[in-house]
Amino acid sequence: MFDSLTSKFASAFSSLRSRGRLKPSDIEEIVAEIRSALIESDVALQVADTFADSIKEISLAELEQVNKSVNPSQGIFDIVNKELVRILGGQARRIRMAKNPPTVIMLAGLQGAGKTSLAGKLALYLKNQGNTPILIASDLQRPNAVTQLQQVGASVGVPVFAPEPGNGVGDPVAVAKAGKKFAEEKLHNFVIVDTAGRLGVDYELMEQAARIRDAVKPDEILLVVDAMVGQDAVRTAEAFLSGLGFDAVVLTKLDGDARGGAALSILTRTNRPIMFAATGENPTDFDLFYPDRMASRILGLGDVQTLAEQAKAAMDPDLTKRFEEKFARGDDFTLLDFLGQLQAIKKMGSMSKMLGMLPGMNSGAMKKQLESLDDGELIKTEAIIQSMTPAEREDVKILNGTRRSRIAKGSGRAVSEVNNLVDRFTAAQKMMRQMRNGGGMPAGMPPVPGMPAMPKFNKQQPAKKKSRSGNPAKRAVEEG
Ligand SMILES: Nc1nc2c(ncn2[C@@H]2O[C@H](COP(=O)(O)OP(=O)(O)OP(=O)(O)O)[C@@H](O)[C@H]2O)c(=O)[nH]1
Ligand SMILES: [Mg+2]
Repeated sequence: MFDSLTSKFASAFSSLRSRGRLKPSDIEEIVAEIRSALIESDVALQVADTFADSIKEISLAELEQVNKSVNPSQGIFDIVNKELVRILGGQARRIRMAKNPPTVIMLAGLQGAGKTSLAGKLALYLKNQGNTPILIASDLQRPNAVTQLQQVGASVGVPVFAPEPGNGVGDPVAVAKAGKKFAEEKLHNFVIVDTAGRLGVDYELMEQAARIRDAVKPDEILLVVDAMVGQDAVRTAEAFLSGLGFDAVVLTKLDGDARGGAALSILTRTNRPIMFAATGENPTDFDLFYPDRMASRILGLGDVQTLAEQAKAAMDPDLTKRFEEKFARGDDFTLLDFLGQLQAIKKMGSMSKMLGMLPGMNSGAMKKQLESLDDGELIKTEAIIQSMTPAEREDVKILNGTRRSRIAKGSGRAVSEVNNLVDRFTAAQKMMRQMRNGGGMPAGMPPVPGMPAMPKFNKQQPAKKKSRSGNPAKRAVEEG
């Protein structure tokens, strides 16, 4: 997502960077480049024009100020960043709770937009915050829609209210109403209503959705939009706005490789914020939509905040503590530590998705390296390490040819793969030693030496400064 936009912005700014003091003609030039980058990324023409105009206006107004700074191109970059955050909605918007529970959330959208999957993601998100959501199956259009929602509910451990099979209940409005009543009686504090989608926006769809809306009086109507559909997403949103009305948008399939313009256009065209983003098929591939983090990603600044949050959630606190103690004691980093970290990475989701959150990773050469990364690698590596004896995991130096071929056999991998892992691990171990001797990891980041890009990332960050803002254990060692 946004890859083409990110690389176009990067090239536009790299040519600006070499110019030092900027003239109005430089501004004209970069604004034209930004405008065409937006249009090529499927941003609606009108939105691209408005965006370009405001960048131009602000940049020209602030040009004198910008030119006083050491790095004028950075000043323009900051203006673009600010404006991007603004058109993406400014601040993350939270769910509006009902005064008297349950809070009713109705999902609407076209067929295949991701409503039913989203129902599960949202339910899990709410449940993890201590709520007691229930899902209502108000899609009686597709034969297996109810079963699908029941499976989704079961996978996240959230109950589903559905019509009795074969009971002749064919009215989604009645089901929605009965479901809400059931939720009130059973004291569920959130109700999520899944509705039917249609291939295109049609009268019947809108009319049925409007009747469900009137029956359950939702606190939030969320329009679920597939981000992969480009410009059409804006037209769909406009049709739903007039036919049904909605409070906020959920963008799904942000993990895809569409050009992403929809995200930038919807808010401006419908004046409705994007509340959530779905980035995959797993129930956990879901988060609030943070305009500032999205702008950072688009501008190639990465999303270290989300990465750190996910890392924190995925890292086993015991493992982290053990690791920090080891690190502080000056003990060597072993294959077991390596494995623990690989497992944490696995929990965080795909490797490439994760690396994509690091600054500079979504453009140019880094992008190539990312794409060549295979998540299957993690599974193979795990198998190899698990085929080793405890002594071998403690000290890879004892791994002679016989041992390596035994491990290869045991894990079903080739000897070359075992060799490759040992090499990578040895490099990681060396890096950990260097970090301990004065280097450091970016604040808030887990130590993940298995990641090939880490040394580069560290090089960009002044090691001293970063490690000092890191954890006290490491600081003690450095100052030690
Ligand atoms: N890659 C990816 N796939 C997704 C995402 N969200 C949903 N999907 C997939 O998209 C397909 C359609 O999702 P559903 O949740 O069934 O869509 P729906 O809106 O309920 O569709 P209807 O009930 O037919 O209207 C499924 O195969 C999902 O797994 C996402 O964020 N990323
Ligand atoms: Mg569905």
